[in-house]
Amino acid sequence: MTISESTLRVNDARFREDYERLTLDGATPDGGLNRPALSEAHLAARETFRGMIRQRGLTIREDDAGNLSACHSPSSKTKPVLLLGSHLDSVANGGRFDGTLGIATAFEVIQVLREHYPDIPLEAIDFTDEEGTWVSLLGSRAASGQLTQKDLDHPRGDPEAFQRALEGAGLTSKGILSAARNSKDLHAYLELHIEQGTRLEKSQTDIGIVTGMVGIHMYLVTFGGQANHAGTTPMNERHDAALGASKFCLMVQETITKQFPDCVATVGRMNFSPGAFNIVAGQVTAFMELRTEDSGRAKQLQQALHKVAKHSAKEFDLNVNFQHLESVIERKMDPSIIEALESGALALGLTSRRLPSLAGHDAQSMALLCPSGLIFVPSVGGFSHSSREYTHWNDCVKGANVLLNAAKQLAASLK
Ligand code: HGY
Ligand code: MN
Ligand code: MN
Repeated sequence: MTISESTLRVNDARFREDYERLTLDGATPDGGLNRPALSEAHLAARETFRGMIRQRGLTIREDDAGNLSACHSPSSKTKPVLLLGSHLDSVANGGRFDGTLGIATAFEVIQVLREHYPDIPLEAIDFTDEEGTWVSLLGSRAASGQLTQKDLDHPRGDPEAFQRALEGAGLTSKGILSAARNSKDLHAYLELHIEQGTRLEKSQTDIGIVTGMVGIHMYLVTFGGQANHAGTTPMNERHDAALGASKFCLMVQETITKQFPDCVATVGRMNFSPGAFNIVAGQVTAFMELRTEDSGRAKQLQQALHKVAKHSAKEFDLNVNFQHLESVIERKMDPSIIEALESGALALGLTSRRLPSLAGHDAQSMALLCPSGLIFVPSVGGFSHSSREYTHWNDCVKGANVLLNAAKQLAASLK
């Protein structure tokens, strides 16, 4: 396959240097990253990014949702912005590629592109709280005008801790809800992300071209029993909320595998109360999320799992509350952007395949504002949200060059 001469290339050394710099704040001894949104380490990473933006002669843009951008802003303000981005926040004890690689790529691409298309507005944006430490895809949902006061009133974490984190970052609920961007100001949005799975690795494909992202639906399922003495309460006289919650987890697994094999459901956390060795759990809250490409399925799944919760509670003479917390709606990527990304890969002599994303991404918010696209680079062993997360640097460069050449096509169409 001949590589067409007109293709551009990222500056590998600069790209690597910038990527490494962005992995320092919140780095963990085992090679991961621990910088949940608005934590000290996350705010430090943003300060590092601000310094890099100034150093490279780009301008800083910050909105009231805390989204932080590097901008190339030509004097003529007539053209819409070509936007690239991802996120610097991580899950607790996460990996050093999820989000951070996407920011380094966006930053590198606009530095190359501004040399060839000086009169096209270019922006590399770091979205606040993509991981949903507080609210899923907070920054990009704010930018696309999807966030509601209810979302902010019911964060995933403790509401007071959320308010303190907002204050620490100089943000307010009112400001966040006013951060929506005007779609006419945006030409397109592109993102590079690690796959966080093994499909590319197993099929030995260089690039994943994402066709769309799943919907993510989050619930708090609370089992109520009777706190009691762990020693003096006979086993057959207990109302042990731990048993109902545990039975629920096992029945979720069985329900999904048997009735909804196209979906996934996870209970990633359980809070026990009072929560001590010597007290029978009076209350247990299970944090559950469901993922499916189809909202209709999500409704059926919710009904089925609500029934399962009631059944589990009844078995141990408990009560149960099944509360929907928030949903991120599934989204398709733009066909013209998919084609631009595919032709970018082809022009570079790289293999690519279309695939759906089972992870949520900021691109699914941005798709509401402008034509959006996302590419994946292979994850070694598919590990993610863990310090084992890894992508070979050569694959990072291949992905960045694909994003660069797709962005070049989009910039050329703006000339
Ligand atoms: O959870 C997700 O799907 C993404 O990593 N935020
Ligand atoms: Mn991510
Ligand atoms: Mn993630």
